[in-house]
Amino acid sequence: MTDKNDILFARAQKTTPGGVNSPVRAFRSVGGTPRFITRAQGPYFWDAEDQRYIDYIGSWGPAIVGHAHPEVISAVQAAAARGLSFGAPTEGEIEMAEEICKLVPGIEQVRLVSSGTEATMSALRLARGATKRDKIIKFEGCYHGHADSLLVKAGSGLLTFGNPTSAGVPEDFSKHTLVLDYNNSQQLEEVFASIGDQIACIIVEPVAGNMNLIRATQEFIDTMRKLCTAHGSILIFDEVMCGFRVGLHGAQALYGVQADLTCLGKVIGGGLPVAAFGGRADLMGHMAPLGGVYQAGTLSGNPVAVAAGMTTLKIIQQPGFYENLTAQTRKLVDGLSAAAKAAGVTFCADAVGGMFGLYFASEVPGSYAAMMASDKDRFNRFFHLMLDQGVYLAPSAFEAGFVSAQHDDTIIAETIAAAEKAFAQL
Ligand code: HOZ
Repeated sequence: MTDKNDILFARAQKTTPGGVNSPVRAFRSVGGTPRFITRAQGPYFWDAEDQRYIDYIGSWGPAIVGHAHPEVISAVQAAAARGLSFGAPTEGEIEMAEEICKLVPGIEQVRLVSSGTEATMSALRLARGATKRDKIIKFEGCYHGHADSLLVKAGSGLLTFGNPTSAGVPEDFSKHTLVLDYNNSQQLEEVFASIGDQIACIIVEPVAGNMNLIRATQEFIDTMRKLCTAHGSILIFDEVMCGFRVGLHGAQALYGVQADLTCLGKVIGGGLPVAAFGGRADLMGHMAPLGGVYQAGTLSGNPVAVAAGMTTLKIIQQPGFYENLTAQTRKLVDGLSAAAKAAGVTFCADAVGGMFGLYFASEVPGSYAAMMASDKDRFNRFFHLMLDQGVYLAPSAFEAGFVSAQHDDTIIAETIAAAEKAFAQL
C-alpha cells in the first residue's frame, strides 16, 4: 500500500469505528477509499497525496464564502487570542442573536447551541413542553440529526407510529413519531383530521438536502402552516442545511411562510460549531431559565465559533452575494444537464440558491420514493469518474451539493469539462 489516503484509512479504522467520525465520509455508498483532507482554500481542498479537488460539499454547507476566507480566519485568530471558551456570556453572542433575529423571518428570540442535532432535539423538546403533547410528525427522507425521536421510519399504516432506524432507539421513543410522505398534503390533512389535537409539532426540511435536494411544493408548506395553526401544533422548519443557502432569509422568505420555530446550523458557524433554534418569543419564553424546558451547553455560543459565524454572516450580506451564488450554481447544473444530454445519459439537476441536486433520473424527484428510484449505480460510477479528474462531489447519491462564492466561471467550466468526459464513459 503506497497511497497515503489508503494508509491513513487503514490506520484510522484501528481506533475509530469505520475509520470516520461521521458515516457518510467512509465512502461506503460509492465504494473506494475516503480522501483524507490536509488543507483547503477557496473552492478547493487537497488530500493526503496533495491531489487538489474542486470541492462541492463545502463541509456539507458551511463553506459558503469559500474555504479559509481571509476575513473569517483573521476573526477566528483574533478571538482565539482573547481566550477559547469562558462558560459565561459574551457580547459576541448578543450580536449573533441580533443578526439572526434580523435576518430570519419568524425568529424573535434565539438560543445558540453547537450542532444541528442539538438544535432540532431542543426545538422538539420545546414544542412538546409548550403544547404539553408528545406526538410529532416528520417526513420520510428528511434528516434532522440523530436524536432518538428523529431516527424513525414509517410504520405500516398512515396512523401507525414509526419504527427506529437505528439500533439503540427504544420503541417507546419512536412510537411518538409519525412519519409521512414528503409533499403529500392529502396525507397530512387526513392525519390532522384524525389526531390533530395530539400533535405537538411538524418538523420539516422546507428544502430537503438529506435525500439529495428536494423542494417542498408551495401547497405542501401552506398546508402545514394552516393545519398547525388550526390545531395548536408547532411548525418547525429545520433550516440547518437550507438556511442562508437558498437565500439570505432562508426558506421562509422563499415560501412566504413563517414557522413557529426554526433550526439553523452550518453557515451560521462559518465552519466552526454553531447552531441555533429560535422563533416566537412566547414559545422561547418556555426555555430555562425563564421556563420549564431545560437545555444547556458548555460550548454553546463559544466565542471563537461565534467570531467565525458572525464574519461569515457579514460577508454573505455584501451586495450581489446571493445573485452571484445563485447564478453560478445554476450555471453548474445547466452545464451538467447539457453535458448529460449530449452524451445521451438520463440525468437531470436542480438548484436553489447555492444548493444543488444531481439525479440519474428522467425528472427531478419530489419525494423520497422518487429519489430512491434513481440510478444509484450510475451515480457511483459518475462520482468516481469525477473524483479521478479532481472534482469532489458528495460521496452518496442521496446528498445535496454546495457551491461557494469562490466557484467562479473557470471552476464551473472545468467541472463541466470533466463531466463531459465522465458522461461519455458511463
Ligand atoms: N450530516 C451530513 C450528511 N447529510 C454529513 C456530515 C458530515 O459527515 O460531516
